Amino acid sequence: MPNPTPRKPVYVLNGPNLNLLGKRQPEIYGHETLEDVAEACAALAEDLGLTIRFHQTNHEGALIDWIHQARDQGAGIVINPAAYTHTSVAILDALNAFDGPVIEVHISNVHKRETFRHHSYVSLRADGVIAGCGTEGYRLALRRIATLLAKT
Ligand code: CA2
Repeated sequence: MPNPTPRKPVYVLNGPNLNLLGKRQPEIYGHETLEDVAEACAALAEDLGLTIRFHQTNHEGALIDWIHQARDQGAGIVINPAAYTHTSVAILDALNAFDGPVIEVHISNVHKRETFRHHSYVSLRADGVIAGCGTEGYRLALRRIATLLAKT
């Protein structure tokens, strides 16, 4: 029997300063490092029958390049754009050119924080938004992507 066509990977994209996760401000962002998050996402993805590409960058253009890559090579996108959430029309435009499901994640509850964090350009495109669930938010987002992909 031939194998079914393997599903394309889900891109899990992380914006600026998230490489410091677990190393600074644990009262806001917790004690887990981004490597811990990547491992937990990979383990859950396997359970869900998904594969992931997990990336972090401090550069807006690199996030945009990965979103463009996902147009051909990705089944869905989980994105924590970090501070670019609140500033980047360019990331919104890139996501608007992606056809699959997009879930936006914030580790902290941005709505309990400074007012400049209450607005998200990315939310204008995201199919779902998870905020304030700590790093568990990434796993919740992957579960939601799996649900949405199962409907396609
Ligand atoms: O809560 C989130 O996940 C944020 O996207 C994190 C961003 C922030 O600008 C957003 O408003 C909300 C900041 C990421 C910086 O991450 C750090 C982690 C540990 C230590 C320092 C920064």
